[in-house]
Amino acid sequence: MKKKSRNFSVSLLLLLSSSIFAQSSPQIINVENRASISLNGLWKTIIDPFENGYYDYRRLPMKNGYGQDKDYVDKSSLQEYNFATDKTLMVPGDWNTQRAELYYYEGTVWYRNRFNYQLKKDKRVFLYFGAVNYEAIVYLNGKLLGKHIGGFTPFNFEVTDIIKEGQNSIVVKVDNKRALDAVPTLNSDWWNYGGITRHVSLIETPQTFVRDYYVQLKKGDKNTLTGWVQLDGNKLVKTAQVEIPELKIKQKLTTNENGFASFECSIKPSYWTPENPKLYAVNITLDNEQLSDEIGFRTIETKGTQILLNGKPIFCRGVCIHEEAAFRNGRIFSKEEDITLLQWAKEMGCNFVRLAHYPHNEQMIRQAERLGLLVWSEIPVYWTIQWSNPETYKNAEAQLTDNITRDKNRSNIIIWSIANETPHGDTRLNFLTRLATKVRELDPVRLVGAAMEKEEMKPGLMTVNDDLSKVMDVLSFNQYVGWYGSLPEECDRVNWTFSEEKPVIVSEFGGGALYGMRGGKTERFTEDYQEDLYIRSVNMLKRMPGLAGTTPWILKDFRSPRRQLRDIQDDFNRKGLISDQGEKKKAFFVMKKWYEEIKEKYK
Ligand code: GCB
Repeated sequence: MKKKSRNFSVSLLLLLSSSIFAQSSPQIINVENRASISLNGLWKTIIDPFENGYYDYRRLPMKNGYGQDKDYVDKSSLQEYNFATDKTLMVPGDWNTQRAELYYYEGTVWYRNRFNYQLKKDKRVFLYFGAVNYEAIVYLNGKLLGKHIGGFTPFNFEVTDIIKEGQNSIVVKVDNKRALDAVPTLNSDWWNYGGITRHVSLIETPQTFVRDYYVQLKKGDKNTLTGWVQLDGNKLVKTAQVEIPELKIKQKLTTNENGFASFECSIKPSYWTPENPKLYAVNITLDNEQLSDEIGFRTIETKGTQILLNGKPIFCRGVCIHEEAAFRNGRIFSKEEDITLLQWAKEMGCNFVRLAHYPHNEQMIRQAERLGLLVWSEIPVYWTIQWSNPETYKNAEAQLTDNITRDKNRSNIIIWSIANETPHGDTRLNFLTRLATKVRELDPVRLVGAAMEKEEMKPGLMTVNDDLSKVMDVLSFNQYVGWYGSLPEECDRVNWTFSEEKPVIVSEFGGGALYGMRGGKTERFTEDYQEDLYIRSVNMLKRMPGLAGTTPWILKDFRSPRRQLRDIQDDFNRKGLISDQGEKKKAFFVMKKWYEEIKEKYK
């Protein structure tokens, strides 16, 4: 008996080994404006630290795992799981903040949702996930759909032939175990929230449909619109139309045998700027489908040390943000929670946000676009990942590609960032140079950046001495003068010099303070220390050559298991300008005042 099951398991193992695991189908963009059915809500769950629902006692994948979602009805048979009698978790949502026993949990949780569906003639159906952290293995009606890796990007599987009339069952094995070869890797300064953290839906499309499109101004050309559409289906040669009614633009296209067509035409829009975040309705029509989006038009370039938006120099008055909700401290899952953070940034005088350290949810970018906030978008290539591991590279490139695919029509994104504080070395430089090339291939319009690190040339003189800076469009780096390794007064003595003639963005600076804690200016974690550090940092930044933007670390206190000082940190990185409960610290007003001055200067 055991022998038989073992042979079977071996062949199944081969079938399931990662190289031949079914991949998700190409990403469908602009999901919120398509016909879809939400699968959000309470899902049944099983906590499975030993992956009992997946592996047998020889640690080989099983045929009858939890993915089969069997009802426990035959009481004479042995079944050691039952979704029906187990607990629920809310989707979307992280599990850590929903149940006390999951607060620090890293491992597998099985999710199950049974739903009713009515088959529709001539429709294709896709199962879409906004994001699952970190690895998802997905089943529909007991059939394995495939696996997805990466906790912050969307994926979808076609289920047209598997979904049935009446009741259906989705099971997802979600695993957020950290791993050395993963992106991010074992070490990071944020909470490893597990779960189906973004929304889940069924997308219904015609047999042939517009899967993807691009509509943006041509690089450096304010009066030329370029774009393309990509169809998916069995009749790929079709007539499509791209229309911007307000600008009286109507482009009729004929797609080729690959379902692709591109266009270029002249345009005289009112340009998207932080002060006038104008968006236009863009309609893409195919015989029996109309898809709408809202798109803004702007150019973004650099010239020497300047960043030019629509040809005019701007200063990026920014702040860093983690995708963590105000007041309740979990992964954000609603538009309202996105808006709370973005409004705080606006209140501080920002026109720019650095969405650290991974792709945030799509609404975060869309809401920022409506509010007039420029965006630095990032992937979690953070600290020391496995630079020479080809699988790690593939993983990073896939996350980058999915992020750009999803957000390439958002006018407010001006920088794709490919890394944060990575150590110098040849393998790392090759890895990141390849990623930068990939960005430019996918999106020739926007700027490429990375949060690099500072170096001391000699006492009192700092610089960035990183070969990666030659590959980047902006000279962006993190610096904690006055916090790590010194007291705030060091800011008064430090000057900066750069060999590269590129716009400088200080992508992080700051220090920690517990809201309401007061004391001397050299007493760590008091608001007084943090305020003094910000005053001195701003003065130092004013002396920095080529400075074109700053994003202090960070808008709001956020959860991090690295921050263990009891009664002060309590699992929070306290570098927020605002506390986790929404209280503004004194340093917030230092930034607000400085940003008001800069705003006047750049009018
Ligand atoms: C950094 C990292 C950021 C950390 C921050 C800190 O340089 O980029 O992820 O949270 O410093 O607080 O130390």
